[in-house]
Amino acid sequence: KLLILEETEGSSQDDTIELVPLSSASELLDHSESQLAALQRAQDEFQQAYNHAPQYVARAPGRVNLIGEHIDYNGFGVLPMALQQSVFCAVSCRQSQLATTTTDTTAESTLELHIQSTSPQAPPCRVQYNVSEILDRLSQAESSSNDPPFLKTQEENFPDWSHYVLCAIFGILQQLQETHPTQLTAKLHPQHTTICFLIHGTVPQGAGVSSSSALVVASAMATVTALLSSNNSSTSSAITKTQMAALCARCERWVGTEGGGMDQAISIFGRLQYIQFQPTLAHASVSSLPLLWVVCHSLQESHKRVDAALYFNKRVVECKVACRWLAHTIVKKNDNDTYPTLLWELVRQSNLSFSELEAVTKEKIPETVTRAELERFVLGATTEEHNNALVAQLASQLGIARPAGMEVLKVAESYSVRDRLLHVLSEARRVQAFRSLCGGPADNNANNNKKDAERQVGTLLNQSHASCSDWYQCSSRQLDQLQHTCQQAPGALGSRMTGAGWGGCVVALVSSNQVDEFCQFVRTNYYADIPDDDKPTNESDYMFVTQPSPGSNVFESN
Ligand code: NG1
Ligand code: MG
Repeated sequence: KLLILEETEGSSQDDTIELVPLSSASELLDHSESQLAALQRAQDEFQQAYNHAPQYVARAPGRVNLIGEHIDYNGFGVLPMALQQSVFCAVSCRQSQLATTTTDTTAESTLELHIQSTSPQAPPCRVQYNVSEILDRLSQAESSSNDPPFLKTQEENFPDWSHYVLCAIFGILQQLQETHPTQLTAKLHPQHTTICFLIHGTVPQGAGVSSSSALVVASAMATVTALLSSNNSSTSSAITKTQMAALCARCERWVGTEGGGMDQAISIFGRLQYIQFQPTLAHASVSSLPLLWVVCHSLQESHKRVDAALYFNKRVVECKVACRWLAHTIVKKNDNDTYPTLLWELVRQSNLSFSELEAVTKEKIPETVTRAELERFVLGATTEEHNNALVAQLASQLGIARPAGMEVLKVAESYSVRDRLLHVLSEARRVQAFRSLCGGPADNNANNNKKDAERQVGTLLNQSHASCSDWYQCSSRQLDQLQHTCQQAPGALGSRMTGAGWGGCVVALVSSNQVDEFCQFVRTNYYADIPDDDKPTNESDYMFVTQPSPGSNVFESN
């Protein structure tokens, strides 16, 4: 059965974004030397790059998803944990009066953005906009269905990595235009505004631990603070964490992957949470088992974003197609009714349990559906021409609103539906089982035998991996091998790939008194075979025990 949170846990106070003095950084970062060094480095490199000190440094943690893979974009709850490893974004916002003295100065206002990173693979980016023009374009871009103009028109000017920063900046501008128009106008008109960003991160990239969303969240936090700050008012109440999580999820899609919002939400809320997306975004802390979580990178970079139409976004669309087939199978529909296009909604309406729906799927849903079958099924006819108008019609019927999804409909010859559905339904069921075993509000069974619960959680993890690998086909040879190694290791209760997959990390649940033996086993049985040149120098960059960490915040320079 679907589990629905009664309401967002925590008071509204918890929903405000923290602006904390740098002097409390040590405490906030759990006294982690590496994170404190990274915070310092962001400030130092900012000073070097721009010749003045930053006003603020925003921090956003990466995450490891414990269970609930590829189900957030289908509307189902997930269970991620915020990591200590974070992206730091140092920022300054400075104004100079425009030279002109005409009465209509607003049209002349300009916004200049400087974006730099400490990573040698990330070339700097510098761009200037006419404020009225860009705000106009952003308010016209229908918030969810259009990609913002800046990525399309000047794509060649922007290095790939900077899209994550730019999408956050534009997401914030769009939001403030709606919620804080007076402050925004006061800030940006009539003058020349320069915002400088310096990014420094410790989250491993392409590892499925969400360095991308940490970058988006840190940039968004930095931008909103820089734009709304003034000497006499605190920014903390300007925009809530919940608004911020939704905003960051939405604007990261502009970069091209149709993700569900788990990464941005956990980076903002922090620690270990059950995150619910439907009917509204909400979160509830989960008390973990007295065990440790070890993250091991396969050292194969995930290629989910390269060729997204064949990997990540293909899966998103397959779920939409599968939803349509399942709906057709179980929903009695009147002529004017439409089918639900979100699996969560379909499951809710069906009044069936996940297990019952899995049984229906096994029995009645075809393994694959061809392009022609999909057209016939959804539109009632197939056409010779697979043109844009047809794709748009198909997309609207399936609830696919954005260009990245339409791209899949244009190129795909067939869709795997039954197996994708079996993964999503069983994974959503496993999340609820996991949650009650951890003693969430669903089932506070204090008498539960601890050892037994631990074993059951381990089994859920292994099953989740098998489901990702076999049904969702988002694992890889290296990931399967690493997961297998982790499963054999002493102290291991269970393990699974984490994040979108096709490379990246495995997360393992390990008895706390056997972590050293566990790591030694993985070292000799997985990492020893990988040449030193292909490994980061520090082992802690690819194999580490997680520290559930606080969510994103903004440090204020003294
Ligand atoms: P990663 O692999 O961290 O980028 C992606 C999506 C999540 C979720 C997972 C799969 C984004 C930003 N993130 O995570 O929303 O769908 O895959 O569970 O698209
Ligand atoms: Mg990502």
